[in-house]
Amino acid sequence: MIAALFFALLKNKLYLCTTKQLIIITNIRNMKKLLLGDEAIAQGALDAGLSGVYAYPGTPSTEITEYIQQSPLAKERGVHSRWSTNEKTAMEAALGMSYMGKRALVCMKHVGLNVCADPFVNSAMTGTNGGIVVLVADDPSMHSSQDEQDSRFYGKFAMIPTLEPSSQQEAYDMMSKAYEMSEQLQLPILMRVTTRMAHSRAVVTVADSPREQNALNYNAKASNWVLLPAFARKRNDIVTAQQPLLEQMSVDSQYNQYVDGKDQQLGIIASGIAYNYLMECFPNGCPYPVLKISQYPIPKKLIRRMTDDCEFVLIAEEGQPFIEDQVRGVMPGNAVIKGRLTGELPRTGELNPDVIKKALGMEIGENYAPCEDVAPRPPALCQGCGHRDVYAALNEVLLNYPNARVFGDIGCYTLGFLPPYKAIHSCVDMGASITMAKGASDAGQWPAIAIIGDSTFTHSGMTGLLDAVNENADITVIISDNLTTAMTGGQDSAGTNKFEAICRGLGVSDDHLKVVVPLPKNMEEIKKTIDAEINYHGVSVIIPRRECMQTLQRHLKQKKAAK
Ligand SMILES: Cc1ncc(C[n+]2csc(CCOP(=O)(O)OP(=O)(O)O)c2C)c(N)n1
Ligand code: SF4
Repeated sequence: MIAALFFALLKNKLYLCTTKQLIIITNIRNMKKLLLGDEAIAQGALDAGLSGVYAYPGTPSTEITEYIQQSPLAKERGVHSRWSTNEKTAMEAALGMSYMGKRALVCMKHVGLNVCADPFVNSAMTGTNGGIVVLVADDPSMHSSQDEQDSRFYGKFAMIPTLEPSSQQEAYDMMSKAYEMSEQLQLPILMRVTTRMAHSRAVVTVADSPREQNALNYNAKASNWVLLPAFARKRNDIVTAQQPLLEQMSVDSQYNQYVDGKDQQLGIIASGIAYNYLMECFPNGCPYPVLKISQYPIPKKLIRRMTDDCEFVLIAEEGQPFIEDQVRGVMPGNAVIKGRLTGELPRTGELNPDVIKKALGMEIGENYAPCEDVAPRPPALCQGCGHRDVYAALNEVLLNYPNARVFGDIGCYTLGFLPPYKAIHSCVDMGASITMAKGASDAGQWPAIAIIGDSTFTHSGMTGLLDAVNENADITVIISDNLTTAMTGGQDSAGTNKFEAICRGLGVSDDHLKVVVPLPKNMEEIKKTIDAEINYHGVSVIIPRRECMQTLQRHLKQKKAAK
């Protein structure tokens, strides 16, 4: 007989508890969650039966992988979620998982797509087996990036479908659709988001139960994956022949909608988050016909309907005039096209509801300018940061070398450009410091010094160091190792504990591979080391090593909590 009976909710499961046993009645999941766009994407991928996420951190995409790393469902299902060394290794690993039949997600910021462009474009040629979604987060207005590039061009270039959600809910829903499409078309799917979509929260309704993961399944024609010209030509023909189907899918897509309006003088095409902004301008409904585009290739039929029906067409899109250029190029309709190219919308930078209102001639409501009492606070290296000690020592040494050039790289240490250090003379792309120092040295520059972070070195500095060693370039390389990828929030760094071995393996001589601890008390030793290595006319590597203050504090807290 049951003596006591009650219900319990534990880890998303509803249990019937008796004194004798625990019976699972059903799996219950929170149907509504408050999620960042990035988190909605991550949850959507998990619910679509993901087997692995492969990513290199980069704002505004980092939270996707971090969410999966913390997810109980991912743990339960053994979803791969360790950081990759760079975006290219991430893309290739995802492709390998897909060839084996399982679903993979690749995440990166927009400039990461340049790094993995080779496997990305060729993945469309080989095709996929298990679904692949390549998630790229663009950064219009360059809040934390060196350029404003628009990833939709890459989707068109690779001839694959691109999705661009206009809300967090759509971002969640699209993941499942994207995997379905990828497996149906045997093509990777590009999903593009921008900063505000990635980093703002909304309530998202999630599925009741996640889809099963795919089983290991090696069922593709292996010759597809061998891009020898004879095979690649066939695949190129197949993918080219798929293009009309992709376009028809865009016309029929639930994510591309044509909503008629009573005032046909103006039609508005709005894509991705710009559609969200547009709707914000018209809480009681838009009087003009609106074409929402969230799936590419562009749905030409729907666009033609608008250019035929309307006198003027305004195109609102985040990023470059990707749709606008195509509409101008291919649509013979009667409409006058307006947008970023004609000055109604700003040519660069993020959109927001106000700039759309301005383009529509609507009144802009109250503006909230930053309070004048708030003093500007330029970014700075944290107090106690090891990079500070490196720059302090380097600057003192370079007082004796007024012609020295210091080639910088991307990470917290880029802040060494700013006062008080003003210590670096370049910052272009990840890994460029070493190769640029080498090129400068080839040109006759001396001293040529490169400063690079540990994560950036393994991301794409190692190959440049090999070039330098192979030519015995007269450069001094400083790998400022803070044991983490600090700038993006302190993710694990792929080379931790391996740097000396990597440098030796690349051919750096033991006599010119020096490790120092960047602390004020060691200043004399660090300065002596830098000075000596500048005067060695070959490749020398100095590794100042001390943990980032932020991750150190986090680790200490974790240790304390574990006691
Ligand atoms: C191709 C590319 N991928 C990702 C990023 C984002 N990002 C900027 S710096 C950085 C890593 C910095 O780590 P590290 O070199 O160790 O320097 P730290 O910030 O720790 O000083 C990353 C991932 C980028 N700018 N470019
Ligand atoms: S986060 Fe870490 S590496 Fe970056 S400035 Fe602060 S202490 Fe230095």
